[in-house]
Amino acid sequence: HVLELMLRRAIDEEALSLNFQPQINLKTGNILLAEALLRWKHPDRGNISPADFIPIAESTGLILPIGEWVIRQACRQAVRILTRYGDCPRIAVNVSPVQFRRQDVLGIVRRELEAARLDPRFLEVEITEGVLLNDTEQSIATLQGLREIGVEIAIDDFGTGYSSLSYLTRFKVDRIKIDRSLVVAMMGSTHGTAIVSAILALAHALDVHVTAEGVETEEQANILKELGCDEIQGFWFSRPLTPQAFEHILAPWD
Ligand code: G
Ligand code: G
Ligand code: MN
Ligand code: NA
Repeated sequence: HVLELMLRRAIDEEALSLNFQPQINLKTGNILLAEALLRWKHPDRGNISPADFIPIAESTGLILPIGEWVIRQACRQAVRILTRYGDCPRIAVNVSPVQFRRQDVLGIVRRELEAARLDPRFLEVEITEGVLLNDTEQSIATLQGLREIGVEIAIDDFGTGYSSLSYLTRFKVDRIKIDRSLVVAMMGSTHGTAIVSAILALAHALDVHVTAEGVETEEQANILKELGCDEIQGFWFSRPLTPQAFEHILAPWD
């Protein structure tokens, strides 16, 4: 596959980078977290979306070195910000189900935290429900281990999969990220609003925080605030930012 060969070169040539998209607390307006999002700038073809290359990375196994790299860079970025400002929003990294199946994710996270000398509370791991549906015992042990060292766990794309929720009885997560399709549905119908309200009620009853994703308008932000959503992420507040731009918006004199 031509994209696989291109991706191998991208790794060798260090053409990958991370962007950071803030998640702001709706009560305080503070940036509490930021999601690390992978970017690939090809010299001729321009930016290639992770939606296009992650599936190929997963099927070829390239996701394993890429995933390790993402965790390392996220830790380094947090340390840079901590060194400069004394505090840092928690950095959330996406970890693919393939990494959970084929890699010692707990071992890698511990190693990178130690190498960077980063306190685990500055890291969050985003997983999709697929991780909890496959290889459940091993995955839950890994997630439990991450929580024990102080890394938080978020369920990404919530509301798009089976959302069986039964795993929540066996295992505590820290955060649910409501998929942007539900934020769109919330604007279109009272049913959509009811679903978002129900997710918020359930999550809060279980002491789970909620980020709504794909918030593009002030109106969406206001409705989510009224419904009691904790944090929002989306183009309305900020697009994913380069490391430099991200550091800039965190500057205390801004
Ligand atoms: O940033 P963007 O909307 O283009 O991301 C598209 C998809 O790629 C999303 O599903 C997102 O979760 C995924 N993605 C982005 N960065 C990473 C990453 O570092 N690792 C993994 N596994 N997926 C990522
Ligand atoms: O699957 P995951 O939630 O990790 O994907 C996050 C993706 O959503 C990223 O690719 C990011 O670029 C994209 N994204 C972030 N904010 C918005 C938004 O407000 N609207 C849309 N359409 N996409 C967004
Ligand atoms: Mn995500
Ligand atoms: Na999502």
